[in-house]
Amino acid sequence: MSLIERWRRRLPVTRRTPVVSLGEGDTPLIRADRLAQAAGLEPGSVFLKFEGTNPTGSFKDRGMTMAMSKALEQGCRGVLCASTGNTAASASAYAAKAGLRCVVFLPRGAVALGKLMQAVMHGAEIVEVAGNFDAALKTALRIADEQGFTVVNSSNPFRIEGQKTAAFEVAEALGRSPDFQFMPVGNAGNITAYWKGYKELGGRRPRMMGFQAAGAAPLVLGRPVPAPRTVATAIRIGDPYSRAGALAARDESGGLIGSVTDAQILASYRFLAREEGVFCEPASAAGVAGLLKVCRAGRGPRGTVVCVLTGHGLKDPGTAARFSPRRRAFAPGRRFEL
Ligand code: AN7
Repeated sequence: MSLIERWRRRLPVTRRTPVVSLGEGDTPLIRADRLAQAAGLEPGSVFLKFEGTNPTGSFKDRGMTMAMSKALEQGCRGVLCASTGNTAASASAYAAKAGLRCVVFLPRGAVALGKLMQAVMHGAEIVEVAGNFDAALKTALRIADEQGFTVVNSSNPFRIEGQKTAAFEVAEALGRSPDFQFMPVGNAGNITAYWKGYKELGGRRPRMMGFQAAGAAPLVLGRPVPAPRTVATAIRIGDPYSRAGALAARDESGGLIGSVTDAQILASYRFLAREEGVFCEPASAAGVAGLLKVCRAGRGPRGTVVCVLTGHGLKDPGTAARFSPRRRAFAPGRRFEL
């Protein structure tokens, strides 16, 4: 069932809304006992919400099914976004399905290969911006406004509506909302959306624990970062659009927006793949790195913890290739000792 059909009563759609779906949502919540052990927490207390199983390999599909359906319903010339990669990949696929023109503004040289190839294959019109994501977003918003394109960044409120359904799924799988949620923060739409979802559910709400990369941590520093840097290109963002939403989620939930270094991100990225069997992209590992950081500082959470893994590891083969494996040569016909 499509995400919109599944959660129709909680979404701003009508019977006349043309549903553009690729079968998004309904992603697994995976028990992660080795991670719990590494964090010094009880077995059965830590879960991974793996969003990499969405149709284009990231959580963006939850918002994109809503944004594209509403764009089609309202009638538009085409859709447009700026992106560090995943929004572009998702917009490209859903626009292809909807039969709409799709223009993606990408920071030149700063998008992981898998995401770029998705945009190419889905037939998006690609604009390379000489500048970072923040510059690309400002440009995209202005051009869309001038020329009557629908923006499908998380500035589009339908994106947030679609993404809040992830909170509904987590609560359904656990039988209640978790006590803590750890997640990466870039442009800050996703933490805003989860918090909206948990609030709409009522009952106990999790503390929202968002993590930025140390070189791209405007919400931690309290000011924009003009030249954000991190290996996690998805969250290489210096001036988040949904800053206010992220700070409200933090403050209303008694949570935290913190930062983790690239070394901590890559260590968690590797740990999840090797010890939990879950291959996420580097940015996704920022929440897990945050969990390990607070636990090692003796400020670990109590109760049930969910870590959101926002995108699939196959998105970014370049970073995976840095982890040089032990390889052995084999000449057929010779004996081979395991
Ligand atoms: C894997 O695609 O901003 O805090 O342009 O791709 O809601 O921005 C991606 C962001 C986390 C951060 N994990 O989410 C884009 C883009 C992954 C991501 C984030 C992104 P937000």
